[in-house]
Amino acid sequence: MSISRIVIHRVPLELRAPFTTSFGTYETLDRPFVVIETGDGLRGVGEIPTLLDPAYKAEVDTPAVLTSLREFILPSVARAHREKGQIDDVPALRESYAWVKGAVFAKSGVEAAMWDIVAQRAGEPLWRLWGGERRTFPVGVSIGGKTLSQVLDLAERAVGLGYGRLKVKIWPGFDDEVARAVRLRFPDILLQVDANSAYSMANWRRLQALDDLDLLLIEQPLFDDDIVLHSEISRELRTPICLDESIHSLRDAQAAAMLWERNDALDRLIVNIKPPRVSGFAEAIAIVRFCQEKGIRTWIGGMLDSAWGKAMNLNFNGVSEIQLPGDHFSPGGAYFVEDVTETSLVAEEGQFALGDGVSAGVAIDWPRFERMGRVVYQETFDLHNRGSRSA
Ligand code: OSB
Ligand code: MG
Repeated sequence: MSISRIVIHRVPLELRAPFTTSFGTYETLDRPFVVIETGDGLRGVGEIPTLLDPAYKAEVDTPAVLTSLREFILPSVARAHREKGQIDDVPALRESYAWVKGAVFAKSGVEAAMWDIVAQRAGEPLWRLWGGERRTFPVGVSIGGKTLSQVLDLAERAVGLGYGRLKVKIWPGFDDEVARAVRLRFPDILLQVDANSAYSMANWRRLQALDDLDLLLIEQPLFDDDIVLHSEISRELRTPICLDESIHSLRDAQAAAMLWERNDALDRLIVNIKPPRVSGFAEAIAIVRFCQEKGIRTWIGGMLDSAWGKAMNLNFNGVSEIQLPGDHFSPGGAYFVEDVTETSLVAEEGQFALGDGVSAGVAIDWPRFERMGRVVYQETFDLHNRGSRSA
């Protein structure tokens, strides 16, 4: 398969409600979308769910991602394409930029666009390409409220819409009271909390107060780049620890497994799989398989993705190795004032059902997509397979 062009669109997205985490509040987002165009007229799309800044973790901000794509990743794809005459599958694509250290978010967008093309060519839904066997599964919501009353309000709305699993954002001083209030209001709900690395070795013991709330997990309480100290404190927490920020690869998941195994605590290790945070779906598949073999539970996290990114993640959630409900929906209805797909995603009674639609199962609304965003870069691949760069 020949690639004729790779285009980066930059699309502003406006949240319907502000989303607050321990590291800040977001009202708008500014998203790169990678579009791969092929010689035979297909277009594959990959969203890169960046945030405006690197407060969640390194290299997930829009400027860093655009730099990695423009300077290193897309030129590498063009070079490999020129040398081989084509890049026709995900392994060849990944190999072309494997030399680039880090840049997991940037890489994931190119890979997602390629998966879209592979699925269109096969005429299959992504979940089938990925070996998915579960057509219907429960989904959850992530609540990013700034005050206790906002959190309770959003929880009320989410439960009213039928969701059976809630995740609440916490930080020091906004933890025990909030989690306890939600647990009291919804005694039977699946409840988990996410600290986004807001605690240190000096104050993590505050979290022991949450051990009697029957929480499913506490997500990334310590530093964004840490696995070791998390394994250390897991010995003194009854609630499982879930790693998010610090898992970028199968190797990271294996390292975590080794550490928890030494504590005889594998049943208290959970891994949040965000496909973009592990450089794409190929690595995500390897991680969920490994975790399944080890008895480590996994679930699919989100980054306030557009309906396109969410649809891809939902397809991935069809893989049977994934046990727990993911962050796929907003507690109050749609995430964004305007989104990029023709139809919106719906979960009836907190369950999502995968259909037989090709690729992600939803279609990009191209006129709207092009109106909402703008092209910021393109890498052209000429017919003689000589790559060239242009702004
Ligand atoms: O840590 O899971 C996180 C959003 C932005 C950055 C980090 C996180 C989140 C979420 C949102 O919790 C999950 C979603 O997309 O619904
Ligand atoms: Mg998280």
